[in-house]
Amino acid sequence: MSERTLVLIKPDAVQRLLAGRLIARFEERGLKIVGLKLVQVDRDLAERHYAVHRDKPFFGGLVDFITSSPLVAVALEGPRAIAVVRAMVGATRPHEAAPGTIRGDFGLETAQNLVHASDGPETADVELALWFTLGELASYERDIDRWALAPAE
Ligand code: FUP
Repeated sequence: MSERTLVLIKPDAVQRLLAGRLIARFEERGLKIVGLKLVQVDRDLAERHYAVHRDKPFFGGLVDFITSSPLVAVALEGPRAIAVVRAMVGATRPHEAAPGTIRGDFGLETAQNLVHASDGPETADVELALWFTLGELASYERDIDRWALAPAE
């Protein structure tokens, strides 16, 4: 079952010159890039993206961080893409994230955990609509999919 999900390569990852490497991980896994852009996020978008955390003590710091420098927003598509990407990203707190995950390989601090990934189908739909217009999302075939993906999927 093909799904779409949102990944944000957050300001810490962009500043650490990791954006290309992190996007490459998703590509190498077989996921298809269907949207991609660098964004200097304003506070309104940041607050809407993190609305679920509005009452948390770390909310202000989170908004400050995500607006502090550009991020790269990526829309990815593939079979079970939402769960696959969450597994690749790893635990929220990088010191608890398994080696082999992005946070487990590159992170130490929860406030600078490199990537955001949608955590379920409803969140993915809402977040993709928040970060991308319909015209910024592409639908296309890749010739490699007959090698990377099973015909039934
Ligand atoms: P995740 O889905 O793994 O990105 O994690 P959450 O949605 O729970 O948290 C969103 C962001 O809030 C994290 F990426 C970092 C920040 N955060 C903190 O700074 N402190 C916390 O205790 C929890 C989250």
